[in-house]
Amino acid sequence: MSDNNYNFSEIEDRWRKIWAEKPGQRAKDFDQKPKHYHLIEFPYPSGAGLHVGHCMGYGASDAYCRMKRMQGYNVLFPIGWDAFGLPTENYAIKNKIKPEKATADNIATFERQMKMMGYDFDYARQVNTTDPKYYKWTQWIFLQFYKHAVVDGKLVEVADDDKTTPRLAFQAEMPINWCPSCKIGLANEEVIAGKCERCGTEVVKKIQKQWMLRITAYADRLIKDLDTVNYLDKIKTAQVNWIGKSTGSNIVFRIHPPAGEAGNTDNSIEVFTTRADTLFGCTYVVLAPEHPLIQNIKSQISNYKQAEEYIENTKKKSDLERTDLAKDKTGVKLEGIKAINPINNEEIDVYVADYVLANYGTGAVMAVPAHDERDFEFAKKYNIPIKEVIQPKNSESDMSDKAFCDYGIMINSSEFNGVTSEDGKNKITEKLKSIGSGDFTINYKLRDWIFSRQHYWGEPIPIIHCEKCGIISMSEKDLPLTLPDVENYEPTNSGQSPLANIDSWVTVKCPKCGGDAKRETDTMPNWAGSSWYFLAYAMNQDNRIQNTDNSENIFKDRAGELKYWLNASLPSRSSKSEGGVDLYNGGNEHTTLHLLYSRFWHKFLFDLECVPTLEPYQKRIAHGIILGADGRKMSKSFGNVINPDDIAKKFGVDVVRAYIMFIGPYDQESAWNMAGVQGIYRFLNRIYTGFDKMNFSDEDSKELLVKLNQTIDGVSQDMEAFRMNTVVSKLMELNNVIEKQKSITKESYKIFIKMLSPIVPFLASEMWDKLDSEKSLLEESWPEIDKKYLIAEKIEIVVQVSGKVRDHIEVDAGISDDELKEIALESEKVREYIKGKEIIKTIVVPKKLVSIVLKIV
Ligand code: ANZ
Ligand code: ZN
Repeated sequence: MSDNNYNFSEIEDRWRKIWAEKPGQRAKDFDQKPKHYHLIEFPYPSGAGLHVGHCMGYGASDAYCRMKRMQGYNVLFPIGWDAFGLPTENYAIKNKIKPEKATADNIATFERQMKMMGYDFDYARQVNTTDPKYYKWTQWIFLQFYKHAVVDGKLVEVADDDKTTPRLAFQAEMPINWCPSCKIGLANEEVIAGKCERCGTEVVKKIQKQWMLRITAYADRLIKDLDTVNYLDKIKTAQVNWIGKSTGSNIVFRIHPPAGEAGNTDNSIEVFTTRADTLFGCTYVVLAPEHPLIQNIKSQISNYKQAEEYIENTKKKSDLERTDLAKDKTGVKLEGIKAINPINNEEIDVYVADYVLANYGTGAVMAVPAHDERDFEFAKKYNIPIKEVIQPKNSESDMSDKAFCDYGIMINSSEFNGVTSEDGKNKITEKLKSIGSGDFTINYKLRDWIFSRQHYWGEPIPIIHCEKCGIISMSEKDLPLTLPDVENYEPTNSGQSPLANIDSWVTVKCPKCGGDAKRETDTMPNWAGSSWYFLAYAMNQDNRIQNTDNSENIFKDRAGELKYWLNASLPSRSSKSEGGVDLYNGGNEHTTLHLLYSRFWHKFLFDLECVPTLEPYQKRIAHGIILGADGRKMSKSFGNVINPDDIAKKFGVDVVRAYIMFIGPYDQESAWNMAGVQGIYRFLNRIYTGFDKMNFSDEDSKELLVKLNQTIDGVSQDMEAFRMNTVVSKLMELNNVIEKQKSITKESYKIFIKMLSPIVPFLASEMWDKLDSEKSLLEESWPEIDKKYLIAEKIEIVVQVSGKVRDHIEVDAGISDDELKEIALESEKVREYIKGKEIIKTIVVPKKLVSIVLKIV
């Protein structure tokens, strides 16, 4: 592109050099200015480098922070590296290089690319989750989880030899999702439609001892405290649904013959229900195939062979397949077994069926075919009685051939007849409680968090297993427990991590008894380091994370910094402490897991008095993704990947920055469009060539001043709301007006440059320098509106009556549709035509037309 005088590469090189030597304002702990802590999700430094999706997040946040600095804020806009994880490990295995080396190389590439793009991060505060100086504290937090429990809603310390109190970090035999290809246990959220999120292989179940974090102990607070934050509604809803709180009852059915007769003591089935009011309509009970009771009573099940075959078959199905409403329900009746309904002592049949899941509620349900769709379908298929016990409140009970699932009035329920479902749930449960057959309970869809990975490239879990003493936690003084140097990163086939093969690292003496012991060889998931990184940035002025060797508690040492940056509004830790990162921007895909995990860690740290706020983030927004030009997700296999480097080389960094802001509504998906890129290139080129020929004088036209002040107003508001696409279009409109001027004052032109600078900092700095070489643009303040020019713009609207134009009216450009309608109907000319007639409808085409349709008589 040499057919013009916008030599972007020369301009960019020049400014990159200047900024490297003399960067703009940096975040400063305890500064008196108002502060803005702006967090953008830190990247996983993969070998592929920066992609356009990154630029969507960084570009908008960078623009926003540039504006905030100009508005006088002490802005903290840090970046770092979320660098543990499988891709790096796999890359290291394949290319026979060390993961540390691969990570360091990738980080260097990322940082270079970010600086190339002009992202003005607080690079000096960067943190790296794989740095032992950093993960020392990730491990420290893990130890605190291990050493604490939540009892009666309070955080308590758990003694080393206490084996009963439920610790927040604990080991459990879990049927885990196992990817046979990656040889790794996956969290539920890493299983997408039954397949491994990373490699797409079918996931199978495997029983393995795993470290778990008891996130369920915080489930209620994770819902309740959403009231104190300002997230997009869809993000709040996603969190609430993911936690999936369900209030109901546990009900106990004795079974016959009692299992105790065969030498077992377990002689009942406990079910979880949200509809205790339907208990009189329960005509059978269902056990999940994995339910342990089946094994206990198998000698009394006369058709056990048949049941066993069914149970074996279930193992091949995913939870999703099992619960799919459209799928045919299957099951086997357990012959010889009866359950007794505690409310009326009726004997009913017991089935095993895979539509009941083992890991939700109690793994057993009371089936009420008249009022539950799944049970209805099952009962029809197996000829089980269907007994109606709930009648619709306001219509006659319709005998239609489906379950009535709503709330209603209880019938066929003895003394409870006439009671509403709402009351009935309580009354039935109270009654059961009084006879020892049930109680109120709450269930969550949220599962405890599987925190073990059988891989090398993660934080080692700082635990020792002693033959005599059992599980022993390492002393905080001995942290970090660093990863050993190894030659081979392949996971072992047994499913253990590669660390298990390194005897010299694994074999240790027990810190308690001095006897033979072994280190834990599982490592943490890559969600660990990202659960507290925003705290690390706040504490990392002058690289302090590198210097905590003698610190017992970094959070206590840096309490002042945390309070400053998290904006803790209350001096004491009271029940409600607001504050947190001012704004957190990131991908839509992280609105459940990462957000939930880090909120959980933060609440735990709050309970430990390590952080001053209940919530980590005051405000969360999310950006959409950029699709390929073909409208599909960018992917190597589709050949539609856009590399920001290539575009920058051809059109300049400012074009990439401005185009990505202009591509579409910020929180939605948009497809890449090369014509759009060229359009932005022409726009910047026109600005620059126009600037070169600009006639500066000491007077502005009124037209210009009005447009200029409207633009200051609009751009400031749009930036604040992350409407980045309309920021760009407003700047385009202003440029059109500037181009029409015979002359313009330098002052006005400088305001235009200031508004351009967050989006296209290179071009803006170059033009600024030509007008004012005294003071750097980075030291300038954001333009103020001169209100006297903010008179409303007028537009002309056409009014039609029954398809014919009857009037033209002039209105404010910002008018709402309803106001417009009203004014049109009041127009005298219009009133003449509609007098005495009936209006069928009034159609408004915003900013253009009002069309009134009359009834034809
Ligand atoms: C009896 C009943 C009658 C039910 C009725 C519903 C309607 P949520 O809201 O999702 O918590 N259920 C309980 N445990 C289950 C399991 N492990 N697998 C499959 N289904 C299970 O759903 C709670 C309802 O889901 C419970 O209430 C139970 O069916 C079923 F007219 O109990 B209900
Ligand atoms: Zn020991």
